[in-house]
Amino acid sequence: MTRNAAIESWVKEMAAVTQPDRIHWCDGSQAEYDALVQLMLKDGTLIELDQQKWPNCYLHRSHSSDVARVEHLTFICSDSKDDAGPTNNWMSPADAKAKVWPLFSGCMKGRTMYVIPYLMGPASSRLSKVGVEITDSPYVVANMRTMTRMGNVALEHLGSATEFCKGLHSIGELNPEKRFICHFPKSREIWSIGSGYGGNALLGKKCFALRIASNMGRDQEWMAEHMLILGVQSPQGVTKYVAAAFPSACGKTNLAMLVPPPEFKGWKVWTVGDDIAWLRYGDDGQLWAINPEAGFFGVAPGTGDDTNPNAIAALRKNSIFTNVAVTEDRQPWWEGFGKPPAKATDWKGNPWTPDSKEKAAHPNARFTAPAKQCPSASPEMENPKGVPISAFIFGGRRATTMPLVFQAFDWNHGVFVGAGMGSETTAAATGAVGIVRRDPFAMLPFCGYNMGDYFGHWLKMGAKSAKAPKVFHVNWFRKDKNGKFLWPGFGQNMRVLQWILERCEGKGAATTTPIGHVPAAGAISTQGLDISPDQMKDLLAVDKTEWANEAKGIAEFFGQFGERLPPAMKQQLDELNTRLA
Ligand code: GTP
Ligand code: SPV
Ligand code: MN
Repeated sequence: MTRNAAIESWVKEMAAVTQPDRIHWCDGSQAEYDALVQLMLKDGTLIELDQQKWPNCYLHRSHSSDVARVEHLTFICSDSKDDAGPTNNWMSPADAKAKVWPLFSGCMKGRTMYVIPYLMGPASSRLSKVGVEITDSPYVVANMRTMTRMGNVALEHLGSATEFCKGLHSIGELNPEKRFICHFPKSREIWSIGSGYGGNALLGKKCFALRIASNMGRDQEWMAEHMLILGVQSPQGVTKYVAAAFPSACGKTNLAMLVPPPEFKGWKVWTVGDDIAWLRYGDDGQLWAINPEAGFFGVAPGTGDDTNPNAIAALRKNSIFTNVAVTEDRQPWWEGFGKPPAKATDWKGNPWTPDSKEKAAHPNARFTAPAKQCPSASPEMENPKGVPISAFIFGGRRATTMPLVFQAFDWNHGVFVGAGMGSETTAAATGAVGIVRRDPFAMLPFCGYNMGDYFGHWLKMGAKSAKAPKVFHVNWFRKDKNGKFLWPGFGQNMRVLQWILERCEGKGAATTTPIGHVPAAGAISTQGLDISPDQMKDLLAVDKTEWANEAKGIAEFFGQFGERLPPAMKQQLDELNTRLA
């Protein structure tokens, strides 16, 4: 294996603190993966699924207190509190050193330290970046192998350079009282202890690719976003790409893998990424995006052949299932995946039947699957150039207020729409579910610096090019008076994508409202759908009373940024209120 002196000396330093029995340098090979799986089957970390029907698939049950991201235990450790901003938890580097660092002392005694060099992004892309994660969890290693490009490819990308994201992780005692996820933007470092769960422990994902990378993007004029990337190919064979930011568990994976309905003959959607996008302008003035990840860490519940057949095809082999249920014949199962089995073992290991009060799978149960196994995987996924983005789409889970789709008037208004985003909370993070909270750009838990400055960065990125993407907002989750979703969603979202792409070409009929351009009656095709014109009207309605309330919520949210709120954002809010009056 290629060696890198900076990595070696850092590993030595960390080993002196954590005192592992052994150090294993991961090469990312199949043989290494297989050996780790054997080890985890033996100690019960993994449970074997039916290998005939589910080749190379395993179940992992996490600790029942360790099933989601812990936003209240996630910290930005910038020198000043102001640089973390009002929406992040802040811990001073000195406090982190005093409070969190001692937890690592001797934490790997009796354990193996795994050193994972990994590359975020395609090999040889100027957008790709190297990270190294040190961990004592073989489950983390196995997941990182699927989610990143692991081993020599990363070391070769780094060469003799010294700049890589340092991530130290230990499951520690899996004790919520001793659980911390700390980010050091200046030194590009992460310390994570006490959790083995996805976003807390797979440090390449939210910790590096969003919290640390958003800092790098601000400094180096690029963007790190919580966005899916997809391509829409027309029957004429032309493919246009869009990137969409929805909060956790609000439909990115599903939209990224959309299967167009039968009415869309000859149309095809290609998946480039389902969770994270890194974007940078090319010399042509277009914004190009890569997916830094190599796998999907997707929400299992609600994922079925009827809603997302591409995800189901992707996860049928070489996948790890976390906190799903398992049937007596060792098939994985979760709510939404076909018929409930007569009998199963739930995610906690308890007997379960369809009459049980508890859910079989945890609402945030996840699958880890290689991206290239997805039937809709874009051939451009490995392109070091990335793909050019025509439109940004923001969205959230909103029972009221937000129409099915609208277009922002211009870039700055689009930034305001992103900054004012709200969504009902989900099981992806611990805490109450179903409460509307502001989640600007779907980045509330992931922006690694002051969110006011982040809005400023977005404004600046738009001003850089006349070819900046057009901006839209969607809502698949609007409900009728009886609490039923008004829109069928999933594959039918293709109808909305089509209008968005038409608008990007200066076509697509629209009505101008105080909040933006909304599709004109009939501009979104409902052919083949069981939706009345009245229902469409409800879906597209802009209610001034609801919006006055929305504007109030945004104003309140903006208020906490004080001087750090760019004046253009205040101006956009004033203009919205004027248009609503
Ligand atoms: P993270 O991986 O947490 O970032 O989430 P994500 O944004 O990728 O969410 P995902 O696509 O996994 O969707 C989460 C939940 O939303 C699932 O239970 C889906 O079934 C549901 N969902 C996704 N798209 C739609 C839609 O168009 N309509 C409705 N009603 N539900 C949807
Ligand atoms: C999310 O919560 O937005 C996820 C899952 O994509 S995690 O990796 O845990 O962040
Ligand atoms: Mn996510």
